[in-house]
Amino acid sequence: MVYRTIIEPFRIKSVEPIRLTTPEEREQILQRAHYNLFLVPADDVMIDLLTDSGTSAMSAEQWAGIMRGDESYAGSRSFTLFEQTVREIFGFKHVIPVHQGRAAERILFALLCKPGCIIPNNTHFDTTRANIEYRGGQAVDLPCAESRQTTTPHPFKGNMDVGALERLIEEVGAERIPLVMMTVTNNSGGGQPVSMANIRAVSAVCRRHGVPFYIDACRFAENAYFIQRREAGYANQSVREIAREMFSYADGCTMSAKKDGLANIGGFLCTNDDALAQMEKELLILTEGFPTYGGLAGRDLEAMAIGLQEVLDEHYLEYRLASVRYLGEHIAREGVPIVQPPGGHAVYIDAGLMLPHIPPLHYPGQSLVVALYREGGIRSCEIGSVMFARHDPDTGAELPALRELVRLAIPRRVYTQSHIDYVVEVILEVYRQREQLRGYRITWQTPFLRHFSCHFEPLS
Ligand code: PM9
Repeated sequence: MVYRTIIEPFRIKSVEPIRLTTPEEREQILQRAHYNLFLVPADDVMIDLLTDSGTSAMSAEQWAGIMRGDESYAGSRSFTLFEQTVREIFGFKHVIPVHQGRAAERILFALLCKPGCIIPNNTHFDTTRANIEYRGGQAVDLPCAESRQTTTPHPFKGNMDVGALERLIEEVGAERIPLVMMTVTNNSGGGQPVSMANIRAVSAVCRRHGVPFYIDACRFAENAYFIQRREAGYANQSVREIAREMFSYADGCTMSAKKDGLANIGGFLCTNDDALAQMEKELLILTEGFPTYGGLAGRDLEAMAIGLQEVLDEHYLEYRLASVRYLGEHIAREGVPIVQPPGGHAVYIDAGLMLPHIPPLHYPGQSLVVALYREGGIRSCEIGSVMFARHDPDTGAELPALRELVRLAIPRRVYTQSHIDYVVEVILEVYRQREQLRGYRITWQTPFLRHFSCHFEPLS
């Protein structure tokens, strides 16, 4: 007998209480936080879907590893375990530990990104884009055409538009492109996977033009599992083998182990280039730490090494993708417009489609984020014009993002099915009230990554 229910493949040994709040309390909390959910204390959140980053529940084995961590300044045993694990899974020659993904980006771009350079990606995440722009480079998104149709399913909507990449290289010249990146899964594009065929094709273009090819590997295991399930020729390969093949086409990677490392902190930067690795280690020592700990404790390296093995467990991945799909399917069947199909780590609601009466620069995504919190204490994340609006270089006018999405990111191994059922109920209630939702205005902001700290005011 094959059962339909895909169970959580773990038992819960340690629990954290959730403080239940009333809508009236939440209204006051929202006002104190200037309607920015990043400014709401976590104790005031009932279900926290702000991010899947650093929010995983660690396993008993990871906690045991925390106790085993070797805190030696140089040559720590925990680093050796970590380095061997990353080499075995990812296949790169040099493994440089950093405290999180954006530290890897900062080191990589400090060395490769010069003013005027162009760095293409299927879709840059906010920290990647900001680190490139901070160095005077231009971050260019080249998502495939299928990704523009939010509600139309496609198995690999995270793909890069290979033709557009070739045209860009021809137009600006390979010498202006220090590297091409590929984000797996494509977070800003809806958590959608990239196919092996697309990785191979982008790699071939890069090799032909002598441009290094890097993978932003944050959610590599979820991407590899999608390849196994959806791409012809991979059904009988293990996720580990698929991951190894994905990285075999690249010259290096950046990784935030706060996602598919199942760790609460940590990351790494990899390369096959000896000279570059030497320069990266010099920068690492300057700001992160000695190359055998890179801004982390030995115990964090242990937790990452164990997490990177656990994330490749295919029972875990089956449960993980099923729980995200469960949320997506239950709201979509009632009419809520979501990026179809649901992604690997999150469900993305298209707030632009759901709230057509709120113009993009009145931030429909922010309006939905606030409404979900007010209604049910659920914290989600706007991935639209608050996060990605651009400014017209001539007039300074704000230009809206391509899409107004709200991400419900599911922390790994944290919430049960009844939590998700509650989330479904709250979303459907807000959906019923959608015509009453109003837009927002930004009253204070910073020049980079404004969404983390800006203040809002509701429009009447
Ligand atoms: N991603 C996320 O929630 C955390 C920061 S924004 C709340 O999705 C990619 C594809 C990411 C990412 C972080 C980073 C940076 C790089 N690439 O947060 O610095 O999704 O470890 O990683 C977040 P760090």
